Amino acid sequence: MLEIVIRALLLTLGVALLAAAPADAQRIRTGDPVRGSIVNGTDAGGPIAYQVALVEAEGGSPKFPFEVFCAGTIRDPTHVITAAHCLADLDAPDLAVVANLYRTGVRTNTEVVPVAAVTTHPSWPAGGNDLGILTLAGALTKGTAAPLVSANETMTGRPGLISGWGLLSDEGAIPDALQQAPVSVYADSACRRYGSDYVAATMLCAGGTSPGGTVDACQGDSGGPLVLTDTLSKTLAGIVSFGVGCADPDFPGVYTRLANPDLNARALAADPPARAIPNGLPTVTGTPATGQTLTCDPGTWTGSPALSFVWLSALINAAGEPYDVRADGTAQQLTLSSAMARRVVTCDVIAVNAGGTRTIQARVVGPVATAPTVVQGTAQSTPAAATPAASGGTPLDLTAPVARVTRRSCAKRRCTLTITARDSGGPATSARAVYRRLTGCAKGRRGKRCRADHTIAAKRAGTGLFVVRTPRLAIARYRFTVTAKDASGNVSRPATLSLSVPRR
Ligand code: 4AZ
Repeated sequence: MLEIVIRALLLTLGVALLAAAPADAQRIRTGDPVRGSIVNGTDAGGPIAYQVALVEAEGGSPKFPFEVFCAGTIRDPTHVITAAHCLADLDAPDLAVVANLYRTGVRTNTEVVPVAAVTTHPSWPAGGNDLGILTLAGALTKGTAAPLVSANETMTGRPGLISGWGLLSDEGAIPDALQQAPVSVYADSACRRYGSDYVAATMLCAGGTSPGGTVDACQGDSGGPLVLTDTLSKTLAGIVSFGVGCADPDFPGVYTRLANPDLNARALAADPPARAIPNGLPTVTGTPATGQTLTCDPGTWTGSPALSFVWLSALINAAGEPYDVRADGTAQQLTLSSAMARRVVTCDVIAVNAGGTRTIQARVVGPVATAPTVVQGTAQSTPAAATPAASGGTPLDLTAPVARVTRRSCAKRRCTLTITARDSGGPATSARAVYRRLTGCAKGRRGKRCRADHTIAAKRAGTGLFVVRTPRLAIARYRFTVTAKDASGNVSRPATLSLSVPRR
């Protein structure tokens, strides 16, 4: 049941499948001349006219050197096309675009324009649809728009160009100069390893090879352009969306398919509807004690959204980390049963209007005190747990990731598992697999070592994506138990699978 609730939640919350959290991007600056790209591209040599950088702008002005967390493409002087997942936790007042940018440490000749409104596809992240539109607060005078691909155009086999300020290799360095690389649009079958995470109608698969190796977009390139180069002027056909790692030939980059008629029409909308904006953090009101009723106060919003609520609670360990995270209902109020004792509580407010879905979490309250119980005329109270350092302050991420094994393969007796971890709170930051041999071990004590658990830490392969590679295994059947964890220590429920290691 809980799982159903959480799954429903994850869907309705508009959880970014493989969403890149801007804060998640490591900022390593390299002064080296870069051979790499994107991955295996080249230094663009100057700004790319249609490409802008997305930067956070507290109080209207971005930090300098620019910290580019995503990119976008100029549609017209007041609109930029980007990825919805770049905009999951950011509202217009938090954002600016930088046009005519080449080096992130050089602002000469650049143009910074604040954002007036954010629009994300109303279905995103369901079915892909990783499309976001920024309406700018002023008109760009630098840069030029890229025309949009036409609806229903055939894409497979066509040459394109990708570009961005993203990582030079998987978990690698961040360039300071804009990188670019030629790619081809692949047949959908090239992305079959993504399984159901690849939705051919709304996504396209692209990549390439260069003398340096496989060409790909990487973390930080998100939202940026894939333009076609077989057209008179370069036309925007894809938006950098996601991938498993970077430059893995088995997992080409995935882009938003702008030739999809619905995406095409939305990308061209004359006046994109503004997504709702919270005027502050929501709050949980009421006394956090058993028997009391708490209310999720959404605060005020601009954009007249329809609001819904999800209660979340957790226990806090000695280190102040939440565990045993639970969803506790979707009403605006929550009456605290005795089962809620000592748990910290928060609520997510989900605001939906024509401009997309904005989800934001309230400050955490609690731990929930135990109400005095009357025993033979005397009031006895159970002391509440000590207030954890984590409560009462900043919002806590109480949402555990949901881990799934999305791919498995074995070759030469070594197996590779791909783990996808969705998380509507902070993204999963680590994952591991514990495996145990199920067949061919001696019975009794003698076989004990053979049946022992082995733990392997997964290698991070992108936001919410992890890869585990085993050592050489015996030809036998194994059970794997996989878990993912986020930065707040929330651990997913284990996902298990059994796997027979084949002879070859
Ligand atoms: C990301 O995390 C990301 N290899 C973008 C593109 C790719 C992988 C990750 C494609 O923003």
